[in-house]
Amino acid sequence: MTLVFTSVLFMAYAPEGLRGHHAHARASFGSTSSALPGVASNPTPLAPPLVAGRTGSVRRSPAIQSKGASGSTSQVSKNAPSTSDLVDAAMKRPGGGRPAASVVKRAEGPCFERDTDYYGNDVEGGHDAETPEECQEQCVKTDKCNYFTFEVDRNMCWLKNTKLGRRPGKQLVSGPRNCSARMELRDLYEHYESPAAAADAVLGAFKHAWGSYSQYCFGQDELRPLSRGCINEFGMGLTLVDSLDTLYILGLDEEFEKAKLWVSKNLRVKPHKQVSVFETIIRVLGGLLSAHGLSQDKIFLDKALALANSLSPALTGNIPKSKINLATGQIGQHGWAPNAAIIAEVGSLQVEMWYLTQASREQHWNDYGEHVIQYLDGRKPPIHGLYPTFINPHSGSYMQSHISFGALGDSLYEYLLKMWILKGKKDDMYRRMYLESIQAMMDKLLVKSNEGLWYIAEMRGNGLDHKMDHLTCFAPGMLALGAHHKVSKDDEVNKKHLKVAEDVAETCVQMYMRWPISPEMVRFTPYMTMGTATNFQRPETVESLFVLWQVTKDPKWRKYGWVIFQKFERHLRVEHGYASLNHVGDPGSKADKMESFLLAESYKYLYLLFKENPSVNIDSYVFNTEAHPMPVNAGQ
Ligand code: DMJ
Repeated sequence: MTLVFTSVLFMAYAPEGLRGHHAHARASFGSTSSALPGVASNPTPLAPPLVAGRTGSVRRSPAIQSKGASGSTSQVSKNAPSTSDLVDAAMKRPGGGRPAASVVKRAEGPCFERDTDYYGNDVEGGHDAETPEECQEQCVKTDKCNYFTFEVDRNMCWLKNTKLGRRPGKQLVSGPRNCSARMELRDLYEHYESPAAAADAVLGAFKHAWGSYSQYCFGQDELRPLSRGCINEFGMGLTLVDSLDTLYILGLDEEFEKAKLWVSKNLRVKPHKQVSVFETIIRVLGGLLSAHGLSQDKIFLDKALALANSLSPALTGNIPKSKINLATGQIGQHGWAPNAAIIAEVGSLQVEMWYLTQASREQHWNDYGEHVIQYLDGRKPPIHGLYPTFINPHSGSYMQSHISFGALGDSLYEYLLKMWILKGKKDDMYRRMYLESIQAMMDKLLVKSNEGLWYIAEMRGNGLDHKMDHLTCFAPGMLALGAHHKVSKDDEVNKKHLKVAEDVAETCVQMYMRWPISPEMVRFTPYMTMGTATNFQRPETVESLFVLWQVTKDPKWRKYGWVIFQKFERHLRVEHGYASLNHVGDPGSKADKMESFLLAESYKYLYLLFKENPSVNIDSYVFNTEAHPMPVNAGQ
C-alpha cells in the first residue's frame, strides 16, 4: 500500500488548492515532496515522476502496443458481454441481485497472474481450495466477488470485491472472476424512470452543492464541506462565478439573480493575490463570458473586460505567463516549474479571448490567443503533432519529452478543434494542427490493453508510459465533437475518430466500474490497476458521455452517466456538500474540499446528458475547457 498512500499524500498536500489540468503531474514534482515523511525530495523541478519503473512491466514495444498491448485477443472472451449489456442486466432486476447467469462467463487460466497479490476490499477470505481454478470457481459463486487471490502453499482462497492494486507476492495466483473484456456491474444501481427524472435528480444534487456553498461560503472561493470553512485562493468568488451558467441552464433563476447581484456589487477583479493565469481564464473569465452569452446581461461583459485588463500583463509576448498578481500586475511562473510554461495552459485561452473579441468588438483580445498558436505552429515539435508538455517561455524551445493528453497537455488539443468550430470552420491552421495531433496520438499513444481496453498512453523520452489520467477522459468527447463537425474532409477519418472516442470512453467508464468510484489515474500493467487513488469530483468522463450521447443518441451513454451520477451521490455526498476522496477504496478518507468544477462542469454535463433537446447543445455552443458554453454564432 505504501506507494498508493504516498501518492495520496502528495495530492492531499499539493502546493496549491486548485486541482485543474496539471495537479496530478504537479504532485510528482519538486518542492512539496520534501515536506512529506518518508518521501525523498526531488531537487529537479522538471524531473520525471517519483513512481519509477512501472512501465517495465508492459512488455511490448510502442509499435506493437499501438496494435494491442498483448498482441493477442486470446485472453478476451469473444462473447464477453459489453459494459452496456451488464448495466442493462443489472438494471432490469429491481432492487438488485446477481447478474443473470447468461452474463456470467467463466474463462480459463490465461487471465491468471502468478506471484501476484491483488489487494482490495475482501468479500470473504480463507476458504480452502485445491487450485486457482477452484478459487476462481468460488469467486463465480460468491455474490460481490470480482477478483481472487490463491495462496499456493496453503491452498487458501481469498475473494475480493474491488481490486485496488497489485503487488508481487511469491506463490500466489491472482485473477479476475472471469476473463471478459468488461467488468461486470456487481454493485447495483436503480434505474431511472425517465430521462426527465434523471435530470431532476441531478438538479437535486446541484442544489445540495450550491445550497451548502451559499450557506457557508457565498462569495468566497470554495467550500470545505466537512468543516464548513471556506477557501480563498483567488479572492474572486470562484465557485459562484464558475456556477453562474449552470444556475442559468438549470433554471435556478432566483439563485442566478442573487449571484449576479454579488458579481455586480462585490466581484473585485484586482485581488492582491498571485493567481494562476490559466485557472483564472478558464474558470473566472470563462464563467463571466458564458453568463454574458446566455443572459446578455452587460454587467458580465463589463466585469470580464475589467478582469481581462488586469490579466493582460501576463498575456503579452509569445508565451503567456503562468502566474500574476492581479493587483500589481507582477508576473511569474509556477513555483514547481519556475523556468517552464505548461503547454495546456498556453493553449487554453483562445476560446475565451475569441468570445471576448466578439462581444466587445476589441480585436486585440483574440490576437493574444491566436498569436500563441501561430507561434507554436512555427516551432515544430520533435514528434509531428505532439507537443511536449513544457516549453521555455523565453526561447520557445520544448523542454523534456513528456507528451500527454491528460495532465499538462490536454486542453491545447481541445482548443485547436474548438477554435476551428468557433471561427466558422474556416481557419485551416486550427484544423490542420488538430488533425495532425490526433493522427499522431492514434499512431503513437493509442493502445489496446490485454483486457481489450483502449487507452491513450503518455510518452516519456522515447518510450510509452502506460498510464491514463481521469483528465484524459475528456478526449473521447473531443474526438466525437470533431467527427460530428466533420473536421476531416475524409469521412473515413471522422468515422475513425468517433470509433476511437467510443473505445476510450468505454475504458473511462470502466475506471468507475472497477472501483467504488474512478481513481485519478490508472496504470496498465498490463491489467488496469490503480495509479493514483484520489477522486476530486472530476467531470471529464461525464463530459465525454454528454458529447457522445449528443452525437450518437446511443442510450448506453446515458446509462453510464446515471451509474456514475449515483456513484458521486453514494461516495462523495456529505451533509454539507460533496467531499473529495483521498482513496477511492476508503469511504473514511474524505478530503475537505468541494471543487468549483463540480458545479461548473460535472453537474452541468450530467444535467445536459439527461435533458431532452437542451438549447445548450454541441451545435449551438462550444464549451470552454471548464464547461462554459460560448455561442458559436457570436461573431455574426
Ligand atoms: C477543470 O478545471 C478543467 O476541465 C480543466 O481543463 C481540466 N481539469 C479540471 C477538472 O478536472
